[in-house]
Amino acid sequence: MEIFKNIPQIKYEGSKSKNPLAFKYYDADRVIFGKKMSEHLPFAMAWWHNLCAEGTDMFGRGVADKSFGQEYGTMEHAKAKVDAGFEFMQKLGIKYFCFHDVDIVPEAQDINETNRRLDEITDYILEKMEGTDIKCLWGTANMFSNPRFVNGAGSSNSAEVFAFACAQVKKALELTVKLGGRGYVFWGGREGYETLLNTDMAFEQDNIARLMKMAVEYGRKIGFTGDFYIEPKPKEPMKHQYDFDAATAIGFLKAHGLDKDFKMNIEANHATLAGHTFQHDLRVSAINGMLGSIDANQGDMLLGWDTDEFPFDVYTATMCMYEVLKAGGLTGGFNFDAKNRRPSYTYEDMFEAFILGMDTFALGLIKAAELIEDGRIDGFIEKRYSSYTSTEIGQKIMSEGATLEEIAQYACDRGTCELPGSGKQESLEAIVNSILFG
Ligand code: XUL
Ligand code: CO
Repeated sequence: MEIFKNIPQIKYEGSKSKNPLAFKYYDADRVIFGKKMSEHLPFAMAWWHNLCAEGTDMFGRGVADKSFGQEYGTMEHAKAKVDAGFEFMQKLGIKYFCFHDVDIVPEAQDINETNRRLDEITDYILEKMEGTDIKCLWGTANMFSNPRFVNGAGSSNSAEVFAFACAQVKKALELTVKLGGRGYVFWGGREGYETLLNTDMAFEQDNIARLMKMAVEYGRKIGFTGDFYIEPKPKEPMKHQYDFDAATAIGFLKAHGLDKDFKMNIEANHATLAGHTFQHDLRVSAINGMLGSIDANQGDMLLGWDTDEFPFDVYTATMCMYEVLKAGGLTGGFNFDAKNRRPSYTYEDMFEAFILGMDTFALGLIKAAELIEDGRIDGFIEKRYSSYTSTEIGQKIMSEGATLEEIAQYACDRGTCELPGSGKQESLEAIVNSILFG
């Protein structure tokens, strides 16, 4: 039975199209740098925002009807969400989805009953996947909503809570493998603290690593060959979260010997909450060989929280795709961890939001490829550091066994130092504008 009755198959119509239910830039088969747009941009639907969230906020209840004709909290409703999700993805040509365990079934009192429901619903999802090219991008366990996680999951003060976290991770890993997921995410929802007056930080961080190590061992044992991801976020819900940003998470993984199995899942709005640009956290991940996947959304610079808006900012999307192209692509994908604004509560709005997000990234991809092809930015950066290869002192600094004394001697022999050359920021920004709008 069709759920989104007035929504047609969404097609590419080109940038001049005025049809709100058509792509203006996302042309799945268009080839850029030898690869189809659809391969550069493995888009994913986030089960939670798209099929569950009704626009609830701190001051008001839901306004969007996500019952899909069934009673909330029932397995019939869970199945109706699967039907809605698959129709939605097929109408948009989206090939991946991401889920938390509790997005796909109503959670029961007893974890054994929840697990039984998870088996049932994933059998149903598998059935729906058959004959389509839709797959799971990544799975995860929601270890932040249930009251038992009030003090965190891996970082909880309670060994009993830690055990329940293990049970959820084990099951979510099994489901991810069952659905052919490319990755498995740890977003440390409440892995952090409110006050150090009650917190043993070293113990908590070691325990998070303990949980992750057990997850890696179990995952590999049951045939999970994909990447594990940490999704950094500096705050919210906790005042201070341990996976503050990419640099912090990578340091943590290296300190605990987890860096071979893990990469980063970088979310734009989390990076900006950490006081970075999205591009910054992508670059930090990429230079450490850990750029795995992306939660594609954007924040609002006037608001200090995780607004999870659909991506609209073409500058940001362009610089994101610049990083992704330079890194040779993602092993993961682009998950729209994004939600409609509360007043956009219709089915049509759900589609228009994805069209906006997909078009923004398609445009970002086109423009990033043009920036790279243009070569002026790369050329400038290369030249900017050329003193290390083209001058005698540069070569000496870079040579094996260079000593502080001999390099210092060069400076003392010179007496005074020349300025290092203009950074040319404004001129480079003008190049970006000319490529974006020229
Ligand atoms: C929360 C967030 C999560 C993760 C998955 O800010 O981004 O939805 O992506 O748990
Ligand atoms: Co996210």
